[in-house]
Amino acid sequence: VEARGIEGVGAGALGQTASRVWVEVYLRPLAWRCLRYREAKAGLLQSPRELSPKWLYDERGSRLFEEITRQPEYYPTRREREILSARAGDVARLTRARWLVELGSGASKKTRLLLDALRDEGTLEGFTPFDVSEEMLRGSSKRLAWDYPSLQVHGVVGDFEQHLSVLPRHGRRLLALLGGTLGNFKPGERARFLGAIRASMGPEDFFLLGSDLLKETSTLEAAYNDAAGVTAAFNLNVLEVLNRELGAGFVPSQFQHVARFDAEHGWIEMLLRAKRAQRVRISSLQASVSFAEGETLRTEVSTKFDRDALTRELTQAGFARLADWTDDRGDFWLTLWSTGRATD
Ligand code: SAH
Ligand code: AVI
Repeated sequence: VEARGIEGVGAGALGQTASRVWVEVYLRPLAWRCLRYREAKAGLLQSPRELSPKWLYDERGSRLFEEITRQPEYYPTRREREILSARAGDVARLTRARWLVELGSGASKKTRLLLDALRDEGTLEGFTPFDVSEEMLRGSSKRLAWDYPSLQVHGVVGDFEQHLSVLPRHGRRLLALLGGTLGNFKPGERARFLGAIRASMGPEDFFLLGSDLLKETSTLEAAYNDAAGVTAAFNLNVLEVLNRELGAGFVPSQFQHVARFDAEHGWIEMLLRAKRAQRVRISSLQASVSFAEGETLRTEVSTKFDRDALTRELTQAGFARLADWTDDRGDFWLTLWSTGRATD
């Protein structure tokens, strides 16, 4: 693991923020790169072809996701912000957390509502953003330390599936997984992920989960096919990541963005569909991948939940629900969980 402060921060007030920001990076070692290569190789060569959604979040992909959240069709961010604006105070009162840990933190914008509420409650000491996207995490850590003058920021650059166990333990914590990110896991992976979150928690910790709910197909499909084409650019950017990181020869203009609701699984699936038959060389995998015309590569699923079914999943993973809130339209669901073990 590489651990260092935020570099490039000058003297004066910014120098003072530097002493409160610490970022640990778990994604540099060779073992991580090998694992990522193996995963990509298996996914690209299997049928149907599929990649882990983490390939979407290089620096450009992370910025494009932020742009998606501002599109009129993409409702989840606005609905979750609406709930947090009304309910962050309740979360702070119920948890009295000293440390907020955000899993898949991205730009950590809505997070500020939680930080404000915990600060007003008088319990907040620090924040841990945890994300696979290093550039985004470093930028948001710096901004938060600047805007919250007494906040300790201890960031962790890591992978949900590998590095939950290294999350710092600083007193009573609130772990937050916002934005509907749980929906990007398929059922088996989701159960493992929830189990790992639960296992990483002490008896005094809490878990705050933001989940997107099932609704009309037209609303769901519009959210992943915005008119400005930002989601399409986000999806196609994966090919640039593969070209750069794996020495692949994808030509993005030869693929089309597809996002459609799969009612059987209750998820939106995001695909790249080959416009014509083609063979793509992937140098670092010493392999070539052939696509027939119309053949797809799945880049993400985004599950839309039924409240009762999701409650059963969380209960099976060992969580006990303390509170839940929805927005005015009932589109999005924020739930607060404990480990079910007695605290004080
Ligand atoms: N929580 C934010 C961002 C959601 S986007 C919001 O609500 O707006 C999903 C985030 O999860 C991205 O920042 C992405 O980089 C991160 N992510 C995706 N896969 C990950 C993985 N396997 N491990 C860690 N972070 C991951
Ligand atoms: C991060 N995640 C919850 C987003 C979603 O809606 O599943 C990612 C995304 N993909 C396309 N648009 C947004």
